[in-house]
Amino acid sequence: MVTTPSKPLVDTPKVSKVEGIKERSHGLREPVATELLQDTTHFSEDGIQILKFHGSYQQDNRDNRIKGQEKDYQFMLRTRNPGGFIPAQLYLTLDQLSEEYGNHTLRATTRQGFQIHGVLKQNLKTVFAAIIRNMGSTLGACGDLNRNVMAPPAPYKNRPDYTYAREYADRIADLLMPQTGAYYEIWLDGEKVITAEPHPDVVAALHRNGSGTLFHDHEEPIYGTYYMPRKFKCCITVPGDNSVDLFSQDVGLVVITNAQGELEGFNVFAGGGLGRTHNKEETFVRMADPIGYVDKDDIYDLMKAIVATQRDHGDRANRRHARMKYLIHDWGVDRFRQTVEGYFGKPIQPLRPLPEFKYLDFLGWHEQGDGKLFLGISVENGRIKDEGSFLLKTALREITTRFSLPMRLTPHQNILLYEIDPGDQAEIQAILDRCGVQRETAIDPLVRYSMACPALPTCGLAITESERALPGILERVRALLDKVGLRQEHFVVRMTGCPNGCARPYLAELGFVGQSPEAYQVWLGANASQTRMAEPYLDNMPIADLETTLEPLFVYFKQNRKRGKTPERFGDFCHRVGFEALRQFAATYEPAVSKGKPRYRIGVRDEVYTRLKAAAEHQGKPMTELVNAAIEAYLQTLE
Ligand code: SRM
Ligand code: SF4
Repeated sequence: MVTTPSKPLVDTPKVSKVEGIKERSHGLREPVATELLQDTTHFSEDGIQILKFHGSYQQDNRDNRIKGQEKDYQFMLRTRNPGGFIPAQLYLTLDQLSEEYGNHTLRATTRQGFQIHGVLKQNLKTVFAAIIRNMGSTLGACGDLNRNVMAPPAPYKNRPDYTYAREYADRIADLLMPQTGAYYEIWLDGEKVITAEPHPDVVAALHRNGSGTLFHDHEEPIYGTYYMPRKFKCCITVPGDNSVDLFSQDVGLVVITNAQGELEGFNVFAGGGLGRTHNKEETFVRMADPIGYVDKDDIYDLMKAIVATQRDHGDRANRRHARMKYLIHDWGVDRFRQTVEGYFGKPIQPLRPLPEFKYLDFLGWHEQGDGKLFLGISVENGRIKDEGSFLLKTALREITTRFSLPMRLTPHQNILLYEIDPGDQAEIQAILDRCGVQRETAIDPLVRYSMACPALPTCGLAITESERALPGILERVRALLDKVGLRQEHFVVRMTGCPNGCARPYLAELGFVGQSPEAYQVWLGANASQTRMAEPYLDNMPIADLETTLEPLFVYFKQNRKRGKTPERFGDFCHRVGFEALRQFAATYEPAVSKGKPRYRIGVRDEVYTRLKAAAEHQGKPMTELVNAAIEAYLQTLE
């Protein structure tokens, strides 16, 4: 049996400094509790690290950095809501908080959470307290512990497998939730607000030790003093549905039911992870491996066993090597499985057969299986905002206020509204139409299936633009596809502002990964169902070279793709022909000289040209596009 470690981990010479910060925090209390009361704009380094476990990151608006002046400090809060569930009351609270204390936007994340950006330190407690009092939580949304547990967002009521996935996402989240009282002590002055008690099986599992999975008599029976070596991510899905990007997770569970639709158990995958660091070969993207199958009654002990394996054997010295994927890589799957079985106390059974996985986004109107409807709304890069005549934030506020609908956030930064009475469908659609929110069929599929991480200006780790650049880049990709005669073509495009992989670009058919200012790595060859990893095709593509880089690839694809009933997709094509062939074709490619329309030249002053160039770079758009838009707008004023 394992009890609290007799020797503090921090005495071991090599552990990283974050391990010491966790130990000194007294169960995630300090120095956050003390520093919160101080009249300052920001926290100390120790405070920043502990605050993460509470679900908040200290950031600064990088657009406002001025040399020699204090940074424009602000905080991002992230919700932890398993399976993306957001009750109407919580949504309206978040909406209001973002208006009053944030930057007037909400951001649906790639792990089915919401983020509010731009909160000042003086308002942190108010914002935390409002979220907690309104059926929300941010505890464990960030930090070295289990993060938001993902599940397919589709709220089907007539598909038991989907119901189990949602239920068990909640239960696994409860099992791996930090038990410290710090959260309520700090943000609610000790008042404990509980929305729902954990399932009795979860409570029992939190007391049943198994073979050393728990620290008895510790405030944190599963995590102990030092929590996990690094973040830990789980998802649960149903056979065939890869809306959760199963293979990118530390642990992925797949619900297995019998012919009557009753739950039998779970297939278990482990060891996925996407974070890497440029020029550090020892960091890499890894797809999860199949581990085996366990019966339903064993799932809690199995999860505890996996957590204990990573908790006790994960690397606590080098944070770049601390995710569970490295442990599995270094040990091999067999040794990992054996160690898990040691904690689990019995053998893990062989994997049950599974059908092929597909990616599903659930956008548009659907029946949910009990006479009611659900509606999937596309949110470009997850950003819920009002801008010009596009009033998504207003629309969602109005719909949620009027109809009190719950929501499920999707792993692709979109929103599903559900429990919709069919009689309300027309009115809801009318609100969306009035607010300029496009139906999924009207959205360019390049946009619909794309994702970008926030990057600049809030993310401290961003090397390049991402969310702000992707719309312009997709316009350029669309123009290029049109030019080479691939008018209807689309594929999965994902972009991040650094190699950490927050928008999972390594599972995209075309992935852009911020490499150096204004330049991206290009990753190709993943498939549309995200079951195969992409590989790096180009290390450093200046964004100005987008067209010259992609045109030969698109032309080669057009000429050589497999045709037939389902024409070959771009990702599959790149994977099949291989990068050598792509590179060879690109090296000898001569763009066809346009015999089409004549192109006109117009002169501009140097100073105008410089400003135009800067604006085009900032927006990630071609200069001609900006010039045409400006001239068009001017000419209209003359009409
Ligand atoms: Fe992430 C760090 C945003 C999903 C891998 N991620 C960050 C931070 C907090 C930057 C920081 O540490 O200072 C970013 C905040 C930016 C901002 O301004 O909001 C950030 N990550 C996001 C979100 C919001 C991106 C999005 O477009 O939605 C996602 C929040 C999910 C959530 O609700 O919990 C988000 N991050 C991911 C994912 C995808 C996933 O989990 O499915 C990954 C890759 C999967 C993985 O973890 O292997 C991911 N984020 C990272 C990493 C690299 C971790 C690693 O193993 O090396 C970091 C950096 C770190 O942890 O040191 C990071
Ligand atoms: Fe920031 Fe990099 Fe994550 Fe983008 S991928 S949000 S730039 S950490």
